[in-house]
Amino acid sequence: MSCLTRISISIEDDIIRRFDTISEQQGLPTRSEAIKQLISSALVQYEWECGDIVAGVITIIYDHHKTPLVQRLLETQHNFNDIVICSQHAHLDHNNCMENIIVKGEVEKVKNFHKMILAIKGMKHTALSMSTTGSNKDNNLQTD
Ligand code: NI
Repeated sequence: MSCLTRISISIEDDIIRRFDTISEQQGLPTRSEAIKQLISSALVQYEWECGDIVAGVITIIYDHHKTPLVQRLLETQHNFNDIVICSQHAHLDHNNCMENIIVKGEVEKVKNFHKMILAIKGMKHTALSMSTTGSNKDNNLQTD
């Protein structure tokens, strides 16, 4: 774990009051923790724009009766097997399946994989959760 650095910032009263209210509603214990979360998110966003290696989860909801969709989903994952670490499948109800695909790899390849998933027709919902290993050479982001 890296050393802590104390910072001081100036910000308008109404903005910090709104920020504190939202942070409290989200269960963040302190203003410092809330600001740390924002900075961490910004660093992850930067890695996804300019970094080398990223990690994330792609969540998909689909009707498993649509067999062309299921076949394309499987083929796409096999085509990117060097970045797909694993996938988790849940049968939500009689029709709907949820799949969480955990990915890690070069940012452009992960983005390309995500585009290929988005291009599959018939998905009910897809979402990308961007994350990081914190190991890119140009940052020291540490999570504990
Ligand atoms: Ni299923």
